[in-house]
Amino acid sequence: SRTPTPEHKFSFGLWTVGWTGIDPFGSASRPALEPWEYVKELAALGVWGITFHDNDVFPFDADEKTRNERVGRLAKATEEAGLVIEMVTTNTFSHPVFKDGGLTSNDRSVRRFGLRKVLGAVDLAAELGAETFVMWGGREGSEYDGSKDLHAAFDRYKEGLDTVAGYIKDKGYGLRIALEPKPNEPRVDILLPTVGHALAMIAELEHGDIVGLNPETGHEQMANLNYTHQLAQALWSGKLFHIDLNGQRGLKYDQDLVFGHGDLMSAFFTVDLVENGFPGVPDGPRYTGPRHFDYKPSRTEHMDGVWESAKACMSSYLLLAEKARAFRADARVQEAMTYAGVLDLARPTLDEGETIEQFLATDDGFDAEKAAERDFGFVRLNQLAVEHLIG
Ligand code: 3MF
Ligand code: MG
Ligand code: MG
Ligand code: MG
Repeated sequence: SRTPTPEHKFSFGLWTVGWTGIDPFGSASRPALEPWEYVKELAALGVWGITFHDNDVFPFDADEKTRNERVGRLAKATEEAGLVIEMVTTNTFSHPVFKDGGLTSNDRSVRRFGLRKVLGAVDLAAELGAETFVMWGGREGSEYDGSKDLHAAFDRYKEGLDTVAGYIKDKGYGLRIALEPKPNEPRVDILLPTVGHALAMIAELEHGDIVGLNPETGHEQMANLNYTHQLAQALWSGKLFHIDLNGQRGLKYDQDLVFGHGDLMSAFFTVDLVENGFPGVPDGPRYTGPRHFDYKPSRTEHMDGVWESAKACMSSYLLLAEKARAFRADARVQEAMTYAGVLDLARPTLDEGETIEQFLATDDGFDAEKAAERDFGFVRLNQLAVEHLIG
């Protein structure tokens, strides 16, 4: 169906529809609503869930009473609207105290403060029934290569992540951590710049079993990477815990466009992977989590445009899902995939039980010149995708 319903599991960050248009060059172009006011509007659009940073709901310097009041009010509004709070995260990037990072600041007193703030948000996430705790280390990085001992920075990042993950386990919280890679902005270079870097960090953790990824479309594309490939590798590693869908056009600043307003062909294959899984591995890993949007309604839009752009994210997704379903069901596509060898790649290269000795001693009668003449038909297969997309 083309109408968003809670079954589609669409969710939005409060900071997305809540962005007032403040950018490095200009002030707000729209008013800010209270967090609970966004919830009502989103529910009316067919949204399933919301996500937020601690400080999207209460100020950085809020006392306990204010914090509890505001969180309580949001929780009540969310429940009344029939929405879920699926993810909670910490803001360790806005306040100037975090200008050199939260977990990896050169200043130890800041690191201790940052870690306490993160743990406080973990408690909040658990209290509100969220399943995912995202960690985007936006200020964990540098402007100058000589300004940080990088070995120590990775040690402190690991220490911080293991402390948070260990705390989640000790408390028995039903939470998983999802790291969100980003190559740059606001720092010139951010640590854990891509999905691959985050996977490598997770492999070094003591409590890496509950740590996975929250890849964002635009972040991977800012590193000139293929978002669908990044999702696929995270899935293959059993680490795709959450996603941030949006649009990005080229190697520019972090644009956070509506999903589908960036690289549309790439968005098609992203949705195809999320909705239909790996074509040659039908029983392979599937992403079943929220279809979460992390975008910004353009600064040119006022409040009508905010809701229009939220609708646009979901509409792009549902239209692409429809196209991707038709693409997979098309007999010509199945035939082209078979011709292209897409389905044959799932077959192990060695025979079952074949030893390395047997393998090396076997003559397959392989003729490299003849094999080099193979036509894969990838262009025809891709044109079928184009036809489904725009035909
Ligand atoms: C920045 C981001 C972040 C993260 C958020 C956690 C402010 O480019 O994408 O949004 O998504 O901090 O989910
Ligand atoms: Mg982002
Ligand atoms: Mg972005
Ligand atoms: Mg994001």
